[in-house]
Amino acid sequence: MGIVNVTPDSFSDGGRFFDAALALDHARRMASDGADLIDIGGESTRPGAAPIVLEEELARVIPLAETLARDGIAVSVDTRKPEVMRAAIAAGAAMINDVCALTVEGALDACAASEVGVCLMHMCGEPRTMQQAPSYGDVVAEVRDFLLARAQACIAAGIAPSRIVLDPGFGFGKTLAHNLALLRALPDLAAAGYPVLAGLSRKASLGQITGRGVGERLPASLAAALAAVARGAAIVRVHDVRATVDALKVWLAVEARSPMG
Ligand code: 7PJ
Repeated sequence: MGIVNVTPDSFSDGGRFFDAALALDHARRMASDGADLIDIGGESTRPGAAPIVLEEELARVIPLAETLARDGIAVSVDTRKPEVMRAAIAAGAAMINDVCALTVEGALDACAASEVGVCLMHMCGEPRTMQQAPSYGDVVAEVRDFLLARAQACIAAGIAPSRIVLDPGFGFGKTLAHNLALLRALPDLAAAGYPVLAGLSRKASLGQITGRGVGERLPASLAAALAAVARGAAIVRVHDVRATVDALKVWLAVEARSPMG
């Protein structure tokens, strides 16, 4: 999954793709580099980010989603808002990627009324404050229990289990130790039977480990993507598609597995 942020304030490529034509080029390049899915986000969920109004988010995301879907590129839309979900689905999105796991009123119904895939992510708190003092008893159990409860809520709302993807939400109200515990325990989450998505690309934890700034985290991001796939992640959400696809091809060849195996 390649990331396109159409926000002026995203932490790693802030503003660079805020121009619609640039965003479109970037998305098409990621698809030709081997991304199976392009994730379009119009609201930054980086730590400390402020919410944006509906009209602004729709204007940032929907025209791009529509154009890519018309090109035959599978699109995921990263949003918490039911209104954006409905518009994304009408525009031809294949997946709704929700950092709030469809907990906002109306979100479950918006997705249930279609055939889109849904990515349910765990977040502790909300983006504005989530990194202030994240704390858990047992982070692995709490994240898994939350995600499985949200999967059940989806199923009860009429979303088929085959449409559900789970994501532990690296960096969303988690310290480095929490993120590492969740990454090590990824096989347990994958054992629940839903595909698991891992988003570690360029994140702060990789900076903590390596001492690198956000623009210098490609090697760290590649190592993290491989570590996640080796532990059962079915989808990795990344900024650097070409490099990640190469790294995964080598890993898969060594493992003697097909790309989708
Ligand atoms: C994630 C996301 C993630 C899913 C962001 C960033 C922050 N969606 N949206 N999983 N992260 N599903 O890209 O660093 O980890 S925004």
